[in-house]
Amino acid sequence: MKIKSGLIVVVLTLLMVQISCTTETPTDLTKTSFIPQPVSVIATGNSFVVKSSTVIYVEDGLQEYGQYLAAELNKISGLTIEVNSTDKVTGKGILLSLSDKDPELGEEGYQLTIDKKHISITAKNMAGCFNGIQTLLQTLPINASTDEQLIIATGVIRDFPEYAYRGAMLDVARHFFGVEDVKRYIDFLAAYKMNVLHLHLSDDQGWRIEIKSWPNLTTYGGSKQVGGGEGGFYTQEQYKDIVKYAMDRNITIIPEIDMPGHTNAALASYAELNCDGKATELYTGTEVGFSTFCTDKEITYKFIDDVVRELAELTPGPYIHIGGDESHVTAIEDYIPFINRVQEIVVSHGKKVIGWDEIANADLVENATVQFWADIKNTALGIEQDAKVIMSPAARAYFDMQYDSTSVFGLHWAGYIEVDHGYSWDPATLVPEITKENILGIEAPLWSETVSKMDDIEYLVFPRLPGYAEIGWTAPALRTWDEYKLRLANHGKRFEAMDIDYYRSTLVPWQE
Ligand code: IFG
Repeated sequence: MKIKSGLIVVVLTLLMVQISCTTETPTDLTKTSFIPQPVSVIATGNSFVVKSSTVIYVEDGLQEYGQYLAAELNKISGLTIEVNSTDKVTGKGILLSLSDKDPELGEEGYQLTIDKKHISITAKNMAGCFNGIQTLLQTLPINASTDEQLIIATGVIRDFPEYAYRGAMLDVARHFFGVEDVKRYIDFLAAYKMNVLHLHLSDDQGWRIEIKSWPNLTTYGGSKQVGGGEGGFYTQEQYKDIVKYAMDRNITIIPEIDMPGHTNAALASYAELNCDGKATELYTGTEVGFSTFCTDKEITYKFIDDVVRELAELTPGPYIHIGGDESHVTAIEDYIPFINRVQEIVVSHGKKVIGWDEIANADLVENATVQFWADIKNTALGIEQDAKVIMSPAARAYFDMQYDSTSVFGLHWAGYIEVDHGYSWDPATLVPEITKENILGIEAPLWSETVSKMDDIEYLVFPRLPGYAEIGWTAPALRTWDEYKLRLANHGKRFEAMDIDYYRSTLVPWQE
């Protein structure tokens, strides 16, 4: 009897080892739930084990990204992986290098090759290297217990994006969000290969960026927010800190000064900007379309020139966004020359113009870009003037639209956007008048009338953000809702590991 029971124990133990090995040692790279879906993923059936002894080798110029990767791997695992500033790979490790010998990868593509002893990320540019790092990180759990081995299935991923502009917007004017919140929002974008953060820095309820030549804009115009609470603003040093944090994660900051409408905070700060020479009251409601700069006073253009000059000096990215939306109390015959002059001011400070689709009623300067949010006729006018289009259709891409009538935050003037409705559309075919060659990319705006803290933002932004990132990155032929939702379901635990208070849509089979 004794021998028999001993035999049973041995068999059971072997079985347990076998089960634990097969469940924990990933060997099929195609089973990883990547978002955005890469162009191609080939599995080669083995595993690479990440250990403290794993070295990150970097080609000259990629040290920062090497440090970023090491920090992310160490954060996940508690390991102490080091960066060796050489591309001479002398042992088991990860190599980051640049090469222009693979033109198919383009400006932001990469090849990620994983075998038993070596991982390599090769790209034409820093952007591609960063995107390859994000894909590599998605092969790993977002946090592993220290004794859990980090094992990556081997294979080859070749990948590059559909659109060059893949962004999100954060409205910090209706409600103000501090530097740490903006950095967390940037982390969300970086994890999903988005490369633009559009900051809506001014509106009726608040002016949020320090302008040294017009200090009242922030000291007074930035003092409140929707609901009447204390507002806030970024000093120029804080704005530069945000810009650098974004740049280190391959994200370009696009600052927006909305005008001639959505300007009450400035009009309350400086009486001379008003046609009647009287400063308005600060406004803490959520109405739109009631304010306008005085378009026929020269001081208005001196003001705008000072603002754009200071903002351009603080912004390394190529764009300044001039807003232009909902100028309901600016006569069209005043609006057009105003927008024409403001465009010239932006160009004179070395930047390119972006504006909401209404600006297409003016005479667009070369390289102006029109952000389609609601009006197809406006956008078609922009295309007639050879402008490129950023697709931000409110009915599909506005984060502040409720998921359904039970959503605790958000609005629904453009309709409800459940997770599948926010995902199941193709920018190149959504509007017949707007075709692929007109489109620079996609941007999902978050307007903050109904959200005042990061937890609220997270409820509206997740789980829809990964879907917008995939629309911007992955070709329509490679993505369908029924397949995507299974990958998204596997990202729920990543959201939880990042303490993201996401909306648990019942349309997604979340994996525990
Ligand atoms: N439209 C306004 C925003 C904001 C939004 C809320 C644009 C371009 C409605 N303009 O969207 O200021 O109020 O969903």
